[in-house]
This record gives sequence, structure tokens and C-alpha cells, in this order.
Amino acid sequence: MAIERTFSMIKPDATQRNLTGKITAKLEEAGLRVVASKRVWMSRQQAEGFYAVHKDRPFFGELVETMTAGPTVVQVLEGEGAILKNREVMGATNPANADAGTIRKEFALSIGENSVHGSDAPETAAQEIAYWFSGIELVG
Ligand code: DAT
Ligand code: MG
Repeated sequence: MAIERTFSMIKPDATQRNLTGKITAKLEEAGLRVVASKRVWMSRQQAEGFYAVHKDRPFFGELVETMTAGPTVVQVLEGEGAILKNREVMGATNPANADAGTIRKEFALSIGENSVHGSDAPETAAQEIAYWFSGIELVG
């Protein structure tokens, strides 16, 4: 499998509980390398734009509220098959369904406050990286 880059975000429920280091360690232990990272307290407009794909879902209002409730850490991760690998380390969207050892199993509070975001495909990874980072911020 090829070296890929994916977009990751540590959500407000996790930054507020001071879990940035523990979550990043799990990503690194899985073989993912942090090639860009910054702290962002996103505006409502930024959150609505980032999650535009979900704008017609019933949970959209709650999603925007939780994503703007505190700071996030946005990251670009690099590694072999990074997109799928990150999704595996994250675990299922609903922590009740997440496998043992995954970030969401260990740290998520609920389906809405589920601690991390990760891109789900090469196209969304490219879009999401470009949404938060310029090329010169990616340092492999
Ligand atoms: P994922 O974050 O695993 O890619 P998703 O893309 O389906 O999941 O949804 C994006 C986020 O929206 C998810 O991380 C949390 C929130 N969400 C999804 N389904 C929800 C639901 N049924 N109730 C509340 N929030 C939900
Ligand atoms: Mg998703």
C-alpha cells in the first residue's frame, strides 16, 4: 500500500479533557506521522463549511454546536495506508460499537462527543487537508 496523507482532528470534548497527547500517542503508535498540527477554535461558519456534507442530517445543529464548543487540534497524518489506518485507530462513530483499544472506545463520551475526526477516502482527505492547511504547513 502506498504512503498516504489523511486529515485528523482532535475534537473539543477531548481537548477540554486534556487528551491531546494521549490521542496523538495512539496515532503515532499505529505508525502514523504528524506532518502538520495546529490548534483551532473554529467559528460556526468554519464548522458548517467543514461538515457541509452533513447539512441535511438531523444532528447537524448539534454537530456544529459541539465542534465550536472549544478548541480543536487539526492535524495531517502520513503513513502506509494512512486513511484506513487512521479510521481503524479511531474506531466506530458510536463509541458503544467501537473495538477495544481504539481511541473512541477509550476516550469518546457519546456518538456526538466522539473525540476525533478522520477522513474517510482519498478525495475527502485531500479536500479536508486543503480546508485547514496550506502546502507550506505540511512538513514531512
Ligand atoms: P465519522 O466521524 O465516524 O466519520 P460521520 O461522518 O457519519 O462519522 O458523522 C460525522 C460526525 O457527526 C460524527 O463523528 C458525530 C456526528 N454524528 C454522526 N451521527 C450522529 C448521530 N446519530 N447523532 C449525533 N451526532 C452524530
Ligand atoms: Mg465522517
